[in-house]
Parts: sequence; C-alpha cells; structure tokens
Amino acid sequence: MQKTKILAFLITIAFAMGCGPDPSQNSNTANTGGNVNSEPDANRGTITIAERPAKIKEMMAARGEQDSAAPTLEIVSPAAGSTINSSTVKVRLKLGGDLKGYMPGMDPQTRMGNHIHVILDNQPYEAYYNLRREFELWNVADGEHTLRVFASRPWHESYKNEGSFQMVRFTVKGGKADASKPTTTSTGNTMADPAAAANANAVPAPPPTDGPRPGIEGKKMQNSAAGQADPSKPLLTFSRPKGEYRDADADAIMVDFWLANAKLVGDGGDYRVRYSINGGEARFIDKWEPIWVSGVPAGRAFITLELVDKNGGLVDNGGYNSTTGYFMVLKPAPQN
Ligand SMILES: [Cu+2]
Repeated sequence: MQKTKILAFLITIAFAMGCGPDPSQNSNTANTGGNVNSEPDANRGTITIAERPAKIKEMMAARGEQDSAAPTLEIVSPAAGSTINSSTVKVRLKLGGDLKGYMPGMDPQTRMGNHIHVILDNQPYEAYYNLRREFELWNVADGEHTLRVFASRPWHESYKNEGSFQMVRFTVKGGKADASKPTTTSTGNTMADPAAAANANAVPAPPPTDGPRPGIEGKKMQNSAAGQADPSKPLLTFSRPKGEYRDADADAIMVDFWLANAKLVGDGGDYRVRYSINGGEARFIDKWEPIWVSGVPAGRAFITLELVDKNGGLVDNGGYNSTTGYFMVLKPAPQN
C-alpha cells in the first residue's frame, strides 16, 4: 500500500515536470514540453537543436550591414477592405525603412536573393523577388481573404523589425476561380516563374491575363478563405520550413516565423511557441529567432507551430496561431 502511494506520488511529480511548461527555461534549446504521443516511431527521428549553419553565417558576413537592415513594407495593393472582381489578385508592395543595401531580387546564377514572403490566408508563403512588377495570386476563390507579407533574406530567414510585416483583408467577388482545380503541387523553394512553371507541368495552359507569362511572378492559389484573424491581437505567422531540403541542407532545417503583438517569455513576454515535428514530442521556442533542427528523417515531414500562453493554452486568433507546414527531406542513403 505504502509502495503504491509512493509510486503514485512519483508519477504525479513526473507528470508535472514532463508535461507542464517550465518558465525557468528561457533558451530555445532542449526545453521539452509534454509528449503529443509518447509511442516510439522511427519516422519521427530524434530531433535535436543545431547551431546556425556555417554556410548561413558566411552569407551573413558577406552581406555586411545589410543583414542588420530594418526593411519596412507597405501593401499598396490589394488595398485594405477592397473588393476585387477577378480571381487574379495583383500584389504591389512599397519597400522602405533602413535598408542598408537590402533589395529584393533573384540572382540569375544562384537563383537566390532577398525576397518577400507573401501569404494568402494561411497557405504556405510564396516568394516575391521583383518588386518593380506586381506579384500575382492566381485562381483566388470568391470570398474574404487575408494577405500577409514580410521581408526575407536569401535563406528565407525573416526580418523581424517593426514594419517588416503587414497584413490586409480584402474580398474577391465574381472572380470565377476554378474551384475544381484548387491546388498546384507545392514546389517549395522554386518560384513559379515562367520557366519553373513550364518545368513543373503543374499549371494548365492559362488565359493570357491569368497565369504564368513572361516577366510576371505569381502563383496559382489553393482554394482558401480568410480566417477571422484580428491584426491587433497576438498573431503567429508560419514561414519555414517549406519545400525540399536536400543532402547537407537537410542536416539542419530552419524553423522561422513572424510574431505580431506578442512577446515570448525569453524576450520578457507572456507567450511561447510550441512545435512538434511529425507528430512527435512537443517542444518550445521562447525567444523570437529562428532555430535549426537536426534529425528529421528522410521523406515527407510536417511541423505544427502554435502560439501558446505560459500554461500551454493555445492563443487563438482566427485559426492562424496553430499551423501545420509540410516539407520534404531528401537525404542520400546512409553508406555503410
Ligand atoms: Cu523565402
């Protein structure tokens, strides 16, 4: 009897330690929350936190001052609250702020460069490089939508300064989007520029004013509608991981997000970001900065990112504060 009591007590302690958030843990390493599912599963791998990869540190150094720029964006179009009578929504942005040389644009050789992450509703972001031309969202369904944008570095890490993030709501009415073909295969890092679109075979031959054509960046959208996200309330915007991670790039995968109207506990605030990879152990990010995770097994993977309060309760905002993103890990077979 006594033994049973002690055991029950120990289990209670273990439960309290293992399942409750620990406010004393303010760093982003190894602070473990509860198990979403404690069953061992080979597909989940053993996730560890990696250092910022040397390759990225080198890119940061090579960029000099630009890496500490504070770019700001303004959504010129679609205007907040506007109604668009077309399934093609033209996004036009104005870049400002303390740029220190920051300028979006794709290097034709490396196919990399500074760019803007453009998010319709809560879909995965699209990359927008040439701000001199509009970015087109194709096949946008009738109804209310949310557009979110923020400035990004070539390796998809967002600029986190005030004003880098913007959000508007708009409506599409009588747009005649084709709801029967809502989705194109998400190719992740690859922009849907005309060449890529031709390669992907994913987009059927479009009419000349809606779809891929020379010089126009754009993407065919999935069928989605706006959530009731309040731009004045705590809002977590999922950004990375996305797309494909190959070989060495799969060794350390960046998890990055934008956070509005909320401070994480490690930054002196009241919130935490909870994440879980492939349905595995829930972990916490307590400082607003990217983390890199190692050990994600090869294959299709997913990550759920959630904004929670100190007690681990989901902070809801129109359904956007809990988002699951899918990505692909492509590693060479281990050589024994
Ligand atoms: Cu990006």
